[in-house]
Amino acid sequence: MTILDIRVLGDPVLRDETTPISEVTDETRALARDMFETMRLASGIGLAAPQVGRRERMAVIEVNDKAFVIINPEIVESDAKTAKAEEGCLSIPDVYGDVERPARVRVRALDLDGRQFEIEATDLLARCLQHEIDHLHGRLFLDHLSVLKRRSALAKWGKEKQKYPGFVRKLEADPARTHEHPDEEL
Ligand code: K1U
Ligand code: ZN
Repeated sequence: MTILDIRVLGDPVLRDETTPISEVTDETRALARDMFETMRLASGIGLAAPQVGRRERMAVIEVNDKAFVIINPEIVESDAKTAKAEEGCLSIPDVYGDVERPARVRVRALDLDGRQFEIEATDLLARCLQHEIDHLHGRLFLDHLSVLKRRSALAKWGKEKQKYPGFVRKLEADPARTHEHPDEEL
């Protein structure tokens, strides 16, 4: 498995539309495994393909110990926007903002066997699904903020972004999980 670099705000890939996956293959499954590994190392609860520089329409999610992949997801039902909560983003580290979103959504997607499934979600899972589906259409949580709040979030990012030359966030591999190449064998 590979830890992938995370692209941060400023990399155009985060603003691009993704391409639907026409066939779920071993390559799709390998990408999903790498994305899970990367998401967990970054202590996230979701990660979308554009965040690792890919244009496939897929994301991984792990909320309340339930991990799953959404391929070509669509929101097929949602409530009115009634839930406000703070969000962050692995692609905009250390910047946060309150985002109002529907409290309940029903999402239709394909799984890693290419089978269609539907999930009805509330609370954090509903928020995470919407945040990840936004990424798949080039949208970021900042786009949901008021003009003033967005301006202040961008001012904070103006300072933070210096830490990410080339708009790349490199994660430190967790030594406890690096079994293939232990130090003493290098
Ligand atoms: O896509 C991403 O950038 C991952 C992001 C997704 C997210 C979902 C819902 C609310 C905010 C952000 C994160 O995983 S942010 C970090 C996180 O682990 C977290 C966020 C909210 C509550 C608990 C944890
Ligand atoms: Zn995000």
